[in-house]
Amino acid sequence: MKLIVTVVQDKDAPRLIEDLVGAGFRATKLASTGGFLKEGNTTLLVGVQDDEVDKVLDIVRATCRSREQLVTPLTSSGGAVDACVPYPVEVLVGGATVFVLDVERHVRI
Ligand code: 2BA
Repeated sequence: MKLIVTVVQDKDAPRLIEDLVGAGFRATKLASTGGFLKEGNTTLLVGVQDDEVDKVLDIVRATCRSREQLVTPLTSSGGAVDACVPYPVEVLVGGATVFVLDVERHVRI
């Protein structure tokens, strides 16, 4: 068995959950925050049989998309003002960051 941990953008989460559950998978949604942007995102836990991993990845690929986001870097304190003016920069936030982990034991009580 595998545990698929998927970090996605909040905008894509409702449809992804709907499509996963619609395809017969079980999913747990966690509210999470990206370490870099410090903005909310969604982490899904999906426990599946080994041969179902690719099907889940196909659903994630079909549902989640990359988006460009403007980020304003924090200024450093103490430097010359003109060297520290924070210009927004664009980062490409991925459609999904996926980790596939081996599950040692799965018990439903
Ligand atoms: P954040 O950490 O908020 O990162 C959002 C986006 O900012 C990233 O998109 C990437 O394009 C950019 N970024 C992140 N760290 C950066 C850095 N040190 N320098 C420059 N740009 C940086 P994604 O790579 O698609 O990641 C989307 C979200 O997935 C992340 O949100 C984080 O919550 C999660 N994530 C990504 N990689 C991860 C990892 N190795 N471990 C745990 N969570 C991860």
